[in-house]
Amino acid sequence: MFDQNPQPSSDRAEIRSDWTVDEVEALMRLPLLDLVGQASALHRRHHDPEDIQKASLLSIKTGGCPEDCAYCPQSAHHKEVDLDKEKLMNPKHVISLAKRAQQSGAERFCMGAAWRKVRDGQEFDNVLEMVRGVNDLGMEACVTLGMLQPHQAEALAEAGLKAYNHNLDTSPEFYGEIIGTRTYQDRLETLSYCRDAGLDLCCGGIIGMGESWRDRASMLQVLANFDPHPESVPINALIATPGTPLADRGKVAAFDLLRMVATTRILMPKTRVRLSAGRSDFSTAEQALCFLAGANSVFYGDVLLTAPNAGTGADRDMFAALGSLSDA
Ligand code: SAM
Ligand code: DTB
Ligand code: SF4
Repeated sequence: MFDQNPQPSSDRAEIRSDWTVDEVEALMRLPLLDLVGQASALHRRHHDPEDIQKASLLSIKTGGCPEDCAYCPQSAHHKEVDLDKEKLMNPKHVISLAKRAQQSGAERFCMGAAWRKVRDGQEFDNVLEMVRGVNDLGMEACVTLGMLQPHQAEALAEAGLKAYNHNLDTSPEFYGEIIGTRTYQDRLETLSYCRDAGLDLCCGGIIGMGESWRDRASMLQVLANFDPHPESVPINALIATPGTPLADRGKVAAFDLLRMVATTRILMPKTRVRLSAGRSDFSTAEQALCFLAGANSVFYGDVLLTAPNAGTGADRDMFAALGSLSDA
């Protein structure tokens, strides 16, 4: 049985914010089953292993983004991508879609905008209305809108936002290979404004962009040295999209994803580790190994922002198969 009230003393030993990259890399390179076993034991001490959160995603403003993120189909720099741009959606429509997601089992609703940064005015006011509406449904509201200023983080918190998603994406060392239009420091600043406003942080990254294991360890070291840790860490497997500079990258190996999930769990025992983009490329058995290693959230729904996701039907079957055996 998982420990609902872990002793503060054992917590202190297990929850650290002073990892070195060497330590993280050594952990990540352990024999896989040893790594997964350690992660699984720690997961069970801090979480109910049955509790896998379903988060639904919606792109509230699609495409035409001025940033040049090499992986992203929504960047205006990648002109060959086949994507229809959409203006910011109407708040009432967004709230009705959140309600529908809730009815199909989602507990959290994440709204993403292809913006470099938030500008004050009608559009931001509309996002605040969406946040209030989602919150009123009793769902956890999360948004990802690009860079924020402190007063905007405060306005989001005031509207009832639970978490702000702002990914580091990769290591500080590899970052320049992927994004040229903003810096790692810009990302860290927005994250600190969110923390100061009392928001939870949803902050993770992507694997499969050509980074090394050292880069993966380095990104996790940055995340694990936040104090407190981010409340949720999405692990995305690159969706290599035609028309982006990363279109020809091969599929992420399931055991690489597993290593990443298990290491994330050990570094951040209390965090929700979310199996994010690319999940539909992995079988139920491969995903089940990730849940065993400590993943405890998924993006749920037929689409992510612009790319297809594992469908709700397939997910219902998966969760049924992973549940208790019925008498039937
Ligand atoms: N524009 C905002 C920003 O970049 O913070 C929010 C939206 S952006 C699409 C959110 C995150 O989605 C990115 O940080 C990245 O981690 C992830 N993402 C985007 N495209 C992806 C892809 N093709 N494969 C995997 N993850 C992707
Ligand atoms: C995150 O880490 N992954 C999500 C969410 N946060 C916003 C986005 C994945 C996007 C995948 C590509 C697409 O759908 O366009
Ligand atoms: Fe895509 Fe966000 Fe980068 Fe814009 S800032 S290109 S939406 S990942």
